[in-house]
Amino acid sequence: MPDLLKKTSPEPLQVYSDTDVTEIVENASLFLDQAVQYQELMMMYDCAIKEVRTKLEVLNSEFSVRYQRNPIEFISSRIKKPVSIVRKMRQRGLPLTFSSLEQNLNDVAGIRVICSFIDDIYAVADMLIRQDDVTLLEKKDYIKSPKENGYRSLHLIVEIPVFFSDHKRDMKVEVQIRTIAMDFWASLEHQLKYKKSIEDEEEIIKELRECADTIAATDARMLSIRNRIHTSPNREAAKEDDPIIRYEKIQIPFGH
Ligand code: 0O2
Repeated sequence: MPDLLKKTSPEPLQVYSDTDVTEIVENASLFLDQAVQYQELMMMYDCAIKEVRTKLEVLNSEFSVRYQRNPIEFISSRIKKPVSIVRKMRQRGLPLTFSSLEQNLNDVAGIRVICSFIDDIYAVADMLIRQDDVTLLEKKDYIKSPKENGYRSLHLIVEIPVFFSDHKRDMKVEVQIRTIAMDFWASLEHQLKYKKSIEDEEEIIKELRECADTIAATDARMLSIRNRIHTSPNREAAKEDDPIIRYEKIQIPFGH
């Protein structure tokens, strides 16, 4: 008889003892309790991102009205994925607990700020850390001291208070600030991390290092060109007294 037509006997019903049931219920409540704690912690990191992001957006809006330019091109943010959290904690030999996570991982909440020019990176960083509710915990300047592979970026770990319905919590946020060109490089280089084996790996690493140097030189030249443009005498200087010409230059940010 073909297998399909064979009558299969139903699975026997599993009988649980009272002790089994108690254990299952205890495990389920432990599991749910941890899931809820994780969800709550991630919600708090998400709120911390919103706070810092708003601060950066406020600075950008003010700049565009006051100085007619935007130091920030765009901002992106992310909450670190659970698998990346576990990987980092395992690599560092940390206990997999919520308190260890909060204490030891600085980049669960991450914000990336992309600027056009190198001096904007430092201006944005200074304006952010000068605010009296922002505490700078750590600063890594991979622009002044690039990594061996050519990575450049300014990293800040800041702590800010977040106000919830019944308590206030100081939360850590990692802010990475870099130019468009540095970001372009870092995105491609980051892909190396997730490849187990790559043909010509040595050659690619060398080429990436060369590209990083070219990018750094170009960033410096772009800044110098911008400064030359800004310091050259204004052909319209004579008309500067005309209020229409003066107010025409003021840009109101999109969405307003
Ligand atoms: P992912 O996948 O981007 O999250 P710390 O966070 O200070 O306790 P860590 O992680 O050594 O210690 O800090 P560091 O050096 O400031 O790096 C943090 C993040 O910067 C990394 O997160 C990357 O996002 C980025 N980064 C650092 N070095 C490099 C690099 O060489 N190339 C690229 N493309 N990005 C880099 P994660 O967790 O490593 O990765």
